[in-house]
Amino acid sequence: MHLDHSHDGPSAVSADAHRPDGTRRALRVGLGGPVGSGKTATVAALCRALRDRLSIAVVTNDIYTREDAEFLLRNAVLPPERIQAVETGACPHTAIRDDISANLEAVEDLEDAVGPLDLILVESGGDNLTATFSKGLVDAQIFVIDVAGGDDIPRKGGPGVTTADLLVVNKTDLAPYVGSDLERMARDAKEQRGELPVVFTSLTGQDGVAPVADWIRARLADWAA
Ligand SMILES: Nc1nc2c(ncn2[C@@H]2O[C@H](COP(=O)(O)OP(=O)(O)OP(=O)(O)O)[C@@H](O)[C@H]2O)c(=O)[nH]1
Ligand SMILES: [Mg+2]
Repeated sequence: MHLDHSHDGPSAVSADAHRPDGTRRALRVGLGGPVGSGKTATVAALCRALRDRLSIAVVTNDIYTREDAEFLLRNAVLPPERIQAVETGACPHTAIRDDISANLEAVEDLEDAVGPLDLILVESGGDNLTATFSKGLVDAQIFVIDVAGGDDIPRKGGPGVTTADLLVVNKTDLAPYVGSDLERMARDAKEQRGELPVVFTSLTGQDGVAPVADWIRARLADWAA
């Protein structure tokens, strides 16, 4: 397990918002968070919500398998050529923070193959509360936790909870069953994050991903400007 957060990887590619041919490259948004919190479900719902208006591609990171990519393919959230899987081996956050080369290659391949793209979503392998993306790989990051993981997760902090550009607290539909106090989670998250935004989602309902989709639209407007 790497605890050193000092490596931020090469930033040459993402520091430049343009591709070699002068066109603007896609906004890259990373989704990280603990195992099973709903990252793939969020990616799938975002694709459905945004794909009619935006050109989107997805990179998934799994430890030993291509399961997340296969879920997205089975559910036909995007055409298959817009989904790429990276197998990360034992340590998922290494591939998004310390050695981002396989992920950078995947995003660049996607832009070459199906671009121009507006948005590339990069899902990290499920990890722990310390997982964050290199700024050399993504322009913004979303950290997805869920109410079933315990309502003390926002209080525990960690770089994902405290520094992600957007904190998503997912599976609010399960709160009554697991005894999670959503107001407490909101209060603790505010304390850890100050002005950084927090949204609560339930992906079982119609349009449950709307707060995340709205946030991405706002980031895209900033990116285009
Ligand atoms: N009840 C409920 N279940 C959800 C919600 N979002 C996701 N799930 C379920 O939670 C399980 C895990 O969701 P995934 O999207 O695979 O989670 P993940 O974070 O991608 O998991 P890893 O990639 O393995 O870390 C699946 O069975 C989803 O259907 C939600 O809002 N409510
Ligand atoms: Mg997943």
